[in-house]
Amino acid sequence: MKQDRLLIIGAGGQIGAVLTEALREAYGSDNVLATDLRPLTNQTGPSQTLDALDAAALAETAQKHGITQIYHLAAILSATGEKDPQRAWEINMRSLFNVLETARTQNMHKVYFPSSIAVFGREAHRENTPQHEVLIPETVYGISKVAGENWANYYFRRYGLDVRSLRYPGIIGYQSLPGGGTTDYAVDIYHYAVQNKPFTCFLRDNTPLPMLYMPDAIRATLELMEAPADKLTVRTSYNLSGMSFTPAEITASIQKQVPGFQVSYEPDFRQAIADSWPGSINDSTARADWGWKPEFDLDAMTADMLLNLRAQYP
Ligand code: NAD
Ligand code: AKB
Repeated sequence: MKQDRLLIIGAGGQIGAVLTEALREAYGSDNVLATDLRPLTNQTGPSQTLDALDAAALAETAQKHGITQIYHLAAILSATGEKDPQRAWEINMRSLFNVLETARTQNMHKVYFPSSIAVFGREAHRENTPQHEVLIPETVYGISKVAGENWANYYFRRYGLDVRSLRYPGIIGYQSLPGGGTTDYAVDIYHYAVQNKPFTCFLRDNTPLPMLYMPDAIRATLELMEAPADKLTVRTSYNLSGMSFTPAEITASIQKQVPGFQVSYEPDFRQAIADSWPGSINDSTARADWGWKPEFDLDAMTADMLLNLRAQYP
């Protein structure tokens, strides 16, 4: 058990719900305070509601609980962000500033801030997209992540604040539902498959996107946060890769175990977002710096997703 005390912001979200439990196992339940704008249920440790836009409440909560690390997961994701770009910018940026300032002024050990493959745009190499690449995103979400990465780097260089970050691909898991992204179809499709319902995909069948299974995403996060600081050469955000597939390929993977599963395609506004993102990511810098290696490929993920979701839909 480690002595740090952790504050999780956005603990009720798709990743936050799973990451909070993993951090409680690593650091001890009492040392991990789960917070979210929404009331949290089924908690195995301390929790409270907290609006990350309320700088005073954030600072006071951190002070009161002797927080030494913040995991800042609250954000408006790509698809929801396009419905109200100004609100998405306000939430994503102001919450990050509040976190960075609280951590700086309270001399915290570390901050975790996830970025995304959404930082890339059409000008980037579409396949095997390199770590250091031109970043011209086409969504407000992507713009906020590019800005956030640069502010993370700024706080590290200017103030020595140990901010660490991963550019997650689309995250797929059975434990929680996604919150308004372009990769959400790849979670929803499994829920339809186990219920033997036909699924309508909002992307074209031949749209490749980088994805990562939740256990790999959680392990990557813990491994990055535990890595010795002097090994980290990237202080914006690390490229991270697990697998890449199209809607047709995930459908075929599911059909191996659910014969007769039917999928139709009705692309909507999210198609343009997906078309602006890479199809695959080069994560060689993460592998070299802190030993990153994913475990799950598409078929292994499908087997595990179906097994666990069948238990949820008896
Ligand atoms: P999510 O939408 O599922 O969860 C976000 C949580 O933040 C929600 O529970 C929401 O209630 C909370 N929240 C929103 N505004 C808040 C505020 N003002 N104060 C406190 N809490 C607030 O998101 P997620 O999928 O769990 O993503 C977590 C982080 O990882 C985000 O920064 C996201 O950009 C990043 N990310 C996620 C994915 C993915 O595929 N899930 C991929 C790349 C990056
Ligand atoms: C989204 O689709 O917005 C997220 C992401 C890849 O950042 N899942």
